[in-house]
Amino acid sequence: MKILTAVFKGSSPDLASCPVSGLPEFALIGRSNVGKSSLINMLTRSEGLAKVSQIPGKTQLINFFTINNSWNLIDLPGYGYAKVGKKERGKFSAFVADYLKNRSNLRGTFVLIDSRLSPQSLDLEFLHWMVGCGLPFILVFTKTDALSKGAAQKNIEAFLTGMREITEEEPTYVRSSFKDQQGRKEILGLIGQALLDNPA
Ligand SMILES: Nc1nc2c(ncn2[C@@H]2O[C@H](COP(=O)(O)OP(=O)(O)OP(=O)(O)O)[C@@H](O)[C@H]2O)c(=O)[nH]1
Ligand SMILES: [Mg+2]
Repeated sequence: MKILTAVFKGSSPDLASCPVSGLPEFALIGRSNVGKSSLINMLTRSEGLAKVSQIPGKTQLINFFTINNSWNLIDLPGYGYAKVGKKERGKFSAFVADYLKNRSNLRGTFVLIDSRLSPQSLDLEFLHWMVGCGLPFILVFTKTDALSKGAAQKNIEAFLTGMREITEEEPTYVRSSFKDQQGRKEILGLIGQALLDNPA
């Protein structure tokens, strides 16, 4: 799929304030700092469209980007951001959970996993919740440029082994790196296919 236009449409603090949109939506979620905002910039080839930061917790709102005037890409706040208080952390995940469960035009969710790390219980717990809610997802293993191919593969396989405790279905997954545009074609292909399978 060719990206002709990518426009930031605004941010919402919760599902109730999300703009009503007839466009199909695809969301990115994952731990703080995993590379969600960077992936949006990589997919759209527009540096600076989504705000990137080395400090976890940069994205705090539900951010809307409209692509080719025909579908939305959503940058969600990361989970597991340790610096916010416990109460705040709870509230934060509640509005993301509400969005994922109840956004009627949401067609797909990409769950980003840091390929540099061994399986993290926070990620597996989040995916356990997704499976429990019956929400479909695609895994994206990010930052593959930051380690050897073999080391990334080892972490990916260990993660997939962890996933087998959660679901019998083998998840679809993609490797990504914003440094060499890895995963761009596959992710846009998956979105393109989802749009074809189930047009708006
Ligand atoms: N080496 C490498 N670094 C990456 C990659 N993607 C993101 N990063 C770096 O990881 C850090 C976090 O990236 P963000 O895109 O802001 O992460 P995020 O998931 O949006 O983070 P929050 O908004 O805090 O939840 C930044 O320093 C990025 O430059 C990648 O593919 N490779
Ligand atoms: Mg972000």
